[in-house]
Amino acid sequence: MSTARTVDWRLYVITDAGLARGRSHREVIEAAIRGGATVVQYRAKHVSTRQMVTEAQELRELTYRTGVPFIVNDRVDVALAVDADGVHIGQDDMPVALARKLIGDRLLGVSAHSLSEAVQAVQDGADYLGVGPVFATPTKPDAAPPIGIDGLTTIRRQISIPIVAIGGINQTNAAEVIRTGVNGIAVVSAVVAAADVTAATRQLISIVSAVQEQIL
Ligand code: TZP
Ligand code: MG
Repeated sequence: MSTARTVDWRLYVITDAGLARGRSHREVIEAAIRGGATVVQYRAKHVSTRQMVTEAQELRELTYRTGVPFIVNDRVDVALAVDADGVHIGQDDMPVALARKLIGDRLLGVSAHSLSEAVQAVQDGADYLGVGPVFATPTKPDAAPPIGIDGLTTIRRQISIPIVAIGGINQTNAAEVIRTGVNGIAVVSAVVAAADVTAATRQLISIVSAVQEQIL
């Protein structure tokens, strides 16, 4: 559907105000884009809808200027309000088929923790999947149990739409994740909590690109 095939999924960076060492979403995302982030997601839990719209609008302006696809987590209404390129929903959010009806041909991402969830999301109209958590992560305490490299491999083999792997991915394990054949990695702490966001991003994108060049 839509523009999914033209997106560079290699390094998908997700915001987290609590991990950003006091830096604003704008500062972190500007630095991440400088380092080569290929997709940006605005993710904010426990903030008002008004604050979400304000923050998402700022990131929308920044991502328009830099040409980086911009996705809003959880909230179809906020994604539409700020003219995001897409929305990312989980298993407890808006049902996938309904989200598809509401967003038209914008990108629709769905979180999947198992092969059956992945297959269902594809059937319902997802453009790409966020699959994980691959490894245990303190960033999302309520996350499903880690699926590991084996779980990720199984899903990758059965699913042909783009997959970004998520959960506990950093500079030390990104290579083994990409070797499963996924299109990219989605990270929060490895970029957002880094002292030097641009350097951390550069390091990750160069690992992803190097492994993909080897295996593709
Ligand atoms: N969904 C599954 S794990 C996760 C989300 C949003 C958090 C990933 O954060 P980190 O810091 O990259 O492990
Ligand atoms: Mg969600």
